[in-house]
Amino acid sequence: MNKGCLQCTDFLLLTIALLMMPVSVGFAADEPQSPAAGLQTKLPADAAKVIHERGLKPDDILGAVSTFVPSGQYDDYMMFASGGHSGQMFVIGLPSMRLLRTIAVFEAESWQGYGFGVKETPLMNAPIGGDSQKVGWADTHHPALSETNGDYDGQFLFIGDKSHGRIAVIDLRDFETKQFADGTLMHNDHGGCFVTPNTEYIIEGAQYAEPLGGEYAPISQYKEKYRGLATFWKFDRQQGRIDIENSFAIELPPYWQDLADAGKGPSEGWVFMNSFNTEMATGGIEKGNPPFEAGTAQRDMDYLHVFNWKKAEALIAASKFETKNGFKLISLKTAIDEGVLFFIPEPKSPHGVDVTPSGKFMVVAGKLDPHVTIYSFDKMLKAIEAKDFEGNDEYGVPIIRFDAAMEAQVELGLGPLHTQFDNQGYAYTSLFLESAVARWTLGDDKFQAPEKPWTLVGKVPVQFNIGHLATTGGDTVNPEGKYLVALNKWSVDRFSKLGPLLPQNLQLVDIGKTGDTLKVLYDMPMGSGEPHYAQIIKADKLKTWDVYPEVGWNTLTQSKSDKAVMEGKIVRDGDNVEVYMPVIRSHFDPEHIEIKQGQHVTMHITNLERTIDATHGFSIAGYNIAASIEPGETVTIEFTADKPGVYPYYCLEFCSALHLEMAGYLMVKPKK
Ligand code: K7E
Ligand code: CUA
Repeated sequence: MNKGCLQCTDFLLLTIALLMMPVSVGFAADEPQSPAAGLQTKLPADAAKVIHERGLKPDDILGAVSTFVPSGQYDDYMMFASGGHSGQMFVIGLPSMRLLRTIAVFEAESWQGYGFGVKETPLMNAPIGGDSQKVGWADTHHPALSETNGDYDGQFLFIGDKSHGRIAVIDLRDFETKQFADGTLMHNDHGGCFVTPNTEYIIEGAQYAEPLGGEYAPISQYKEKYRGLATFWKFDRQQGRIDIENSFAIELPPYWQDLADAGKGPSEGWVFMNSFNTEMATGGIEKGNPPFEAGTAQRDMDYLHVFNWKKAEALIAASKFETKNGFKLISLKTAIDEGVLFFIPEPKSPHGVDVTPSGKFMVVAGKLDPHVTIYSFDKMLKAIEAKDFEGNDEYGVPIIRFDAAMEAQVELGLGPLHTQFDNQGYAYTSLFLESAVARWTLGDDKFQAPEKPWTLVGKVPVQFNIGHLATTGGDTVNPEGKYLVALNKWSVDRFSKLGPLLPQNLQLVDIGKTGDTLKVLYDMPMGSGEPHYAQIIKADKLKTWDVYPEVGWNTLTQSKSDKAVMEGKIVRDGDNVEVYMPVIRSHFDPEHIEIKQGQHVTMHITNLERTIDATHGFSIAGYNIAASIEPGETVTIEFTADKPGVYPYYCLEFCSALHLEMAGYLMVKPKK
């Protein structure tokens, strides 16, 4: 009748074709119907109507059927994204791009009972800079999944806090934060963490140079007194904790160290770290000096830092370090003398350095250079052995000749930042200024693309201004090459009007098909923080608990608490009142807690449930207490009852038909 109807018929046919394509090709007419062919007959007639009414185009339908995960089915991949200055982490399912949960890390979060009275979290007494000052926020940038033999093992997750130079450890058995490791030498870092192939160390680069150890020095003494830093946090997998005692740092010139990546395969034992501001610009726009943005961009080359971490570890074992603010520090002089640190020129104000899956090449993207530069580890090593240096920087660090270590340069476009890999021999680099992802070929024998090595083969536009990108298994020795997620900084016109603060836009791209034009399948607004970086793991690599292993579980120690009880009791010892409180649908025991004003109350609350998802909450409004007590968990809450009155306590989770009845009274009798 009209054009629209014809179109929608076309779309319906296209949908059916799409559904049938993967399995129906090659089936002879007399063969039994494929499962997808079965769908053809079952496809609801309304589908065409919906497509028409919603004005969906063929690409939209492809996006929809590629990403839809039916109710009750699970996503194939899990993406762990940082949360920027929300201080948290986000877990996103792929391909659905559904936000599955937030992990409370550095900031209080009442749904998870994190930061409101429960003691079994690292947040409750977090010191910063060794001075025990409490901070309530963080700027999380780079997550790192733990690795075994260079592959994600699904056990632990680390996340850096740029604003306070910290790293947090998350246990992926329960998706909860267990530890903060607090740098005592600098106030900030890049919030980046990068693991060695067996998670021996978590590496963290500094960012803005400062006098080490929190000392004061005027900016006029920048070159003499300010320093950069690389921290190597030792990870104790058995304990599930960073071993701060056996961690160490390396003193560096006051360049602004940035991101890093650990060598693997042939380059295992080495670490590569970017820097910018090798100009040592000190800013001061208000005094008529060049601002940092200009001062840091004078030189065409900065320095890729190359560390031999195995050698650094041996120096620590041989006591060749000093101790500053209680932290082991290898001095710049020792690092140079012992052959731990080398530089290679890298163009220009770089941001990302990424080691290819084979471990043979290091890819550097200079923000102000349209190329990526690829270095060969083999050539680097030969140059180091042959002392093929162009000289030393003004602090004495030997500089490997650029041409001695460079393998190739590929012109990609404007504002290249970060690079990820697949299993077909392609690399993907984000182009911030161009709002695109460049796909180019590696000249690597691990995976081989059909095109000529070191060649740009295509670009996919993204909306808008992409920062990082993440591919499935993209930082491992075995990337899966299934999906790519563009983490775009600007979303401009992509979503409904939300006021002046807009979400970031995470876009899903299918990279699994060779030769095909890459397309964005799905836009996911992230309206709770800025994910700077993410890693994507195959979902079946995670071995999470459904409920805690035993009733009475202390989630911080990951062992049974001796405070768990099956029956409620109140133990009074002078002004100390200890409440043992089991919880099960649908009551707390006890339901009355009577105390005198000024008494100190410690509560041990145990969720007796063994049923999946039977979480209870516990809250006392007047005392700023909120707990989430998951099946089997025991939490400890401590407070001084300094305010008299009657305070109802109640369960925060709608856990049963009689959830509203799950309540009690804290009665604080006035002193007089
Ligand atoms: Cu925002 Cu990796 Cu901290 Cu790049 S980082 S874009
Ligand atoms: Cu327990 Cu509601």
